[in-house]
Amino acid sequence: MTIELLTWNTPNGRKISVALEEMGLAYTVKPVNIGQGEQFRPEFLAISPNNRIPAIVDPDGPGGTPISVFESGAILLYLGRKTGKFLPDDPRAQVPVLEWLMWQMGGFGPMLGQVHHFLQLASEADRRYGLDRYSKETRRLYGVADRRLAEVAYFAGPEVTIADFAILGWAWRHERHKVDLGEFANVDRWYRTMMARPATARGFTVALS
Ligand SMILES: N[C@@H](CCC(=O)N[C@@H](CS)C(=O)NCC(=O)O)C(=O)O
Repeated sequence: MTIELLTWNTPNGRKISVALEEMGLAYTVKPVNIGQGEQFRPEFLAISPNNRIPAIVDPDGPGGTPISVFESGAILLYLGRKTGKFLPDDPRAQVPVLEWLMWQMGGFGPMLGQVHHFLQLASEADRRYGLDRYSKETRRLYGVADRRLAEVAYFAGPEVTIADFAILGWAWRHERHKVDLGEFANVDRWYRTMMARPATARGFTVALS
């Protein structure tokens, strides 16, 4: 049965379209225009109480009954468990997936998003402190990623996992947060490898808005 993806064309939204494409799951897109305030509509809040995209509704949830899931990290874990793809069962192999997924959810996203925010401010005085702080943190995080990818092909080891989909959603916006991937050679190699995957490419081109 077809999963409904409630989303918009943003880094967090793209994580899930990439995962759905990579997992070969059937889905339909229901755009939630966050610029027009549609994330505050009661019917969306019933599924996603934090008024943020993405969210999914799976009519074929556990026990064969429907389930909704919000928070992109929770959605990726749900889909990985549902399909048995991109999320190893073995506890030792699963630990790095969880580590790098949580690293993205707690840092490589929230911090980068602050750069996007402060860049929009018209007043130089208003944006200076925040832009400086979050740009430095963003570069630090890219450095962490680069050192990791000097050791392994993908964030959790030799195989692509849901952690890569999560991180890729934000790396996709590197130009917007003013990061030159040429300065992070290992991230650059990983980024190009991921983007060359046909299913990932579909996840970034499917219309979400
Ligand atoms: N931790 C959430 C963050 C989701 C999030 O920030 N979504 C943004 C778009 S990328 C949003 O819906 N913003 C609407 C708003 O701020 O009202 C997740 O990963 O799902």
